Amino acid sequence: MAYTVPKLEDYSPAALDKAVAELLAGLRQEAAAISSEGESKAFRDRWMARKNGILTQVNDLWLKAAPGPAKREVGTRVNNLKTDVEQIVDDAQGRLSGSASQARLESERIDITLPGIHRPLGAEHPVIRTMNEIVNVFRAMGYSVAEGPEIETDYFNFEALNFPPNHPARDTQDTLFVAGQEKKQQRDRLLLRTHTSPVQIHAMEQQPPPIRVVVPGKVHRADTADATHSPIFHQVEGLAVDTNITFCDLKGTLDHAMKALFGSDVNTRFFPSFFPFTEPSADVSVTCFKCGGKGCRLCKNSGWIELLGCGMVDPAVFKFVENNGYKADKISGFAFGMGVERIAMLKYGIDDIQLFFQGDMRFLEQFV
Ligand code: 2U9
Repeated sequence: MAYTVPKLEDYSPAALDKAVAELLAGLRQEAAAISSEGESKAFRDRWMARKNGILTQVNDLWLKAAPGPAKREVGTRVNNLKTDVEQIVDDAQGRLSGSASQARLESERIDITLPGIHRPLGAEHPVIRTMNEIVNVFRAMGYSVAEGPEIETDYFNFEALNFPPNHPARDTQDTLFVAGQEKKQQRDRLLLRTHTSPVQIHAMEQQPPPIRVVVPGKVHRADTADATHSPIFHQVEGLAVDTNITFCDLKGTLDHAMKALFGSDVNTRFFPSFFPFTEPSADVSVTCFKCGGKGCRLCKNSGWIELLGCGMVDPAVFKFVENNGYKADKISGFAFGMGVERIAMLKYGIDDIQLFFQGDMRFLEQFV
């Protein structure tokens, strides 16, 4: 039977003691039976709710109803009762949440002796690593770094670099064009950049001379993939424009860069070449870093390895940016460009460019 608060007829100390003892006995019985959060809340409300909780009923039925002379005695007991009830209700709730957290701990038990999940360390891709190494050599010489979009207009990829419309030099670039551009003027038609050179045009449009900038990035050409060709590859190009820049500055800069990249014992050789954006132009070779120049399979017994192209910026290129201070009679400059994959292949002794793009962990793990 659930406990109910009786009306008191007898206010003698003995009768009050009995009533209090019965109430506490009822309370303890109910407290012991609680087995869930819901029951625990209902139990607290039943005994302690301000509105019609058992303590409130005790107040009304015992204290308020007590005759004057008994009020003091009843008051003391009712006060003590409040403290006791609160204590017992709190204890009951504590016991319940204690066993709930015990159950949760039990369900979350883990075996810390099991082996952990193996997360192997990542590493820079050898192409990106090589690209950063090249860029850092030029940064150390005071060059800033610029990047630009891979989708370009005909104007920035060709025209402003002195490849006039229909010029045969365009054919050497195996360009991938964006479809559906026929309605536009040729100079506005979109294509995938075939070199990072458009970035140098953007840089000169933004910054008057002097300028020293290196440009790393991805380029696209309609090449069939084989051991030395890939339709996507990376370049690092550079440009220096100032008053009195000479071919001598170009040679000194690139000689230093090659020594920084391949070791201070390599020598460089400049060989006449042609590029539409430079005049004069040169191909640069370094002494074979495998055989030291004696001749081996890597350098095809020549003792030299061709690594990059360069030249003095053609005045026709400056014409396109002369409004920003690039007056060909006042300034001069040199430019250079290199293929990152080719340099990485030579540096690490890799004979197939496709290995860079296949994502084979057995290959990539060797660079961790
Ligand atoms: C501007 C003016 C001149 C960039 C240059 C080369 C020479 C060059 C090739 C190397 C191997 C491309 O990846 S590759 O096939 N590049 O030989 N690039 S001079 O000359 C510029 C660029 C921008 C405004």
